[in-house]
Amino acid sequence: MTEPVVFAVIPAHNEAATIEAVAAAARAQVDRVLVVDDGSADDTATLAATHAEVLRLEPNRGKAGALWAGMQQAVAEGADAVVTLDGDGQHDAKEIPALIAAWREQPRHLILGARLKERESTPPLRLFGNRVADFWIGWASAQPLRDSQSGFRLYPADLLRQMRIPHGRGRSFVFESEALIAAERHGFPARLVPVRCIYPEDRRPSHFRPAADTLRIIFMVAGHLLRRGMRPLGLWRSLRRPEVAPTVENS
Ligand SMILES: Nc1nc2c(ncn2[C@@H]2O[C@H](COP(=O)(O)OP(=O)(O)O)[C@@H](O)[C@H]2O)c(=O)[nH]1
Ligand SMILES: [Mg+2]
Repeated sequence: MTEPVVFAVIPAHNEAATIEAVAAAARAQVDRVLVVDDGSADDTATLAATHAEVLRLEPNRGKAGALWAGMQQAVAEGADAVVTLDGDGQHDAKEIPALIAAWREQPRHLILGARLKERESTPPLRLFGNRVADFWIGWASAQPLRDSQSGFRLYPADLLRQMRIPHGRGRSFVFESEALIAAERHGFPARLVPVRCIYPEDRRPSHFRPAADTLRIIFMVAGHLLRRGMRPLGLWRSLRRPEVAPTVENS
């Protein structure tokens, strides 16, 4: 294949403190960077525009709606793959090449940047919630998962052209979980690439609501499992040890 066209899609809601650095770092790694400014009340759009193309949504659609809009635009403009990363600087764009390399080795996969390095910095409650989500989402998608909540991923365009998942405002933190299940159903199992986990001391509070959002995820997964007769073989397969793709050193 000739060199593939890779887009980065960065959802951002009031991320003026970090968006410029995140967009610039992503720009160094991919062909085009699309920041989806999701109804921010601050300077996110202006700051992003110095390094990226900006898709402005007004009013706010939530993370799922912002990701969806960005992915659709990227595919319409010729992306072969879309890398997603958060606008708050939690993902290290220098690790994007590892995601791209893993995809080029195994193109029919959803590449999941799993925050397995420096996990000590993750708040304990968040880590517990993540493990609960990994278990259920792994079961429903019949594969071993780690860090299923990570927003640092690579979606092949062939998958994005087929995948249809709800992306309304209430789906903010369900969408990415459901994407893993939908992708597997379309023949794109997850491939894990270990990445760093950045939780800066002075970070702003997360938009994730541990109880409400974890419950929403469990309801979504239960729906998928019930529709598929509980998928007992899926549970069995999800309990294997996951294969992990190589990373790039990035100190
Ligand atoms: N577009 C959009 N992005 C959001 C919204 N809420 C969160 N985000 C983005 O989603 C990403 C992750 O949100 P965050 O609150 O940091 O969640 P956490 O990292 O999982 O704790 C960040 O890039 C946010 O800017 C929203 O309502 N709209
Ligand atoms: Mg965050």
